[in-house]
Amino acid sequence: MNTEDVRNIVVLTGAGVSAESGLATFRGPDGLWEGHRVEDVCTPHAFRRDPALVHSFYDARRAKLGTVAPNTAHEALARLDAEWPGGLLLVTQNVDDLHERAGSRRLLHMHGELTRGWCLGCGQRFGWAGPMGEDASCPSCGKAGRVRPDIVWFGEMPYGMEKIDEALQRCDLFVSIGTSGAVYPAAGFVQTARYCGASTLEINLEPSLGSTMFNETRIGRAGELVPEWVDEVLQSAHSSPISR
Ligand code: BV8
Repeated sequence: MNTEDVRNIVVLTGAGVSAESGLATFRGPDGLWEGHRVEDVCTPHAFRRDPALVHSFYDARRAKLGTVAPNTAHEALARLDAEWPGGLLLVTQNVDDLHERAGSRRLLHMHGELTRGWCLGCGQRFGWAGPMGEDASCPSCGKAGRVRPDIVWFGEMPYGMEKIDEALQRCDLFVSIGTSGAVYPAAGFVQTARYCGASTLEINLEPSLGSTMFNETRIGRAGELVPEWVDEVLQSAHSSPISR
């Protein structure tokens, strides 16, 4: 793929970019997600039906964050963030904090973050470390039992959609990394990018559901292929310093 005249890049990541850090992906071979069916832990209905189960699911994943570290894919994307002279938006479907811990700044968590809470009493959102549980008190209004994980569940509107759409319309290169292409609207971003004239690249362990939409697909581990790709695209920026 010729990246000589690329100015604006959008990168989309999914669970596959964090797999080599030891975090489970969603659609693993057993079809369970940390031992749960997605519909039992990842919808507002599931939360109303069994808040204790949903809290325990997210409390366990939040606790695991302290035991894992960014891998070479996260570090390469942070290097791109620091050195790419043009426009860049890293949109992640992941709710872990590995991209920011690696140093990425131009970052948007479209499905929310494990390290944040949301009070259904006063509407405030805030940082959250440690277990939440059903009786957590809101740091803003003090109400107990109204705090939920600040996570976008199925049927809920993802965050930042306007900003994402603007970036997709402006980008010359769209790169999807470590996602199965099973969840919308993220799975539809490649179509928007193509329609707006961008080149499209997929980096994944196996062809995703949307593979045929990409100009190029590179099959392999993100930890190996992402640093290679970042080297390539930064090399092109240095060898053809068009004003980006
Ligand atoms: C919404 C919460 C609209 C966070 C998640 C058409 C258009 C719009 C919506 C829909 C539509 N059709 C259906 C819908 C509804 C629904 C949907 O998409 N359903 C699917 C099942 C068909 N979408 C929604 O509900 C979304 N909301 O559209 O709102 C709206 C409009 C008006 C009013 C109200 C609402 C909300 C979707 C978000 C749901 N939340 N999670 C959390 O708990 O973590 S989804 C969940 O799946 C995660 O966020 C995850 O990120 C996401 C996608 O999964 P992946 O990241 O791709 O992970 P997966 O395991 O599937 O794949 C990993 C890949 O990595 C694999 O391909 C594997 O091969 C690869 N891999 C593994 N290891 C490596 C690797 N690759 C490289 N290297 C490795 N080492």
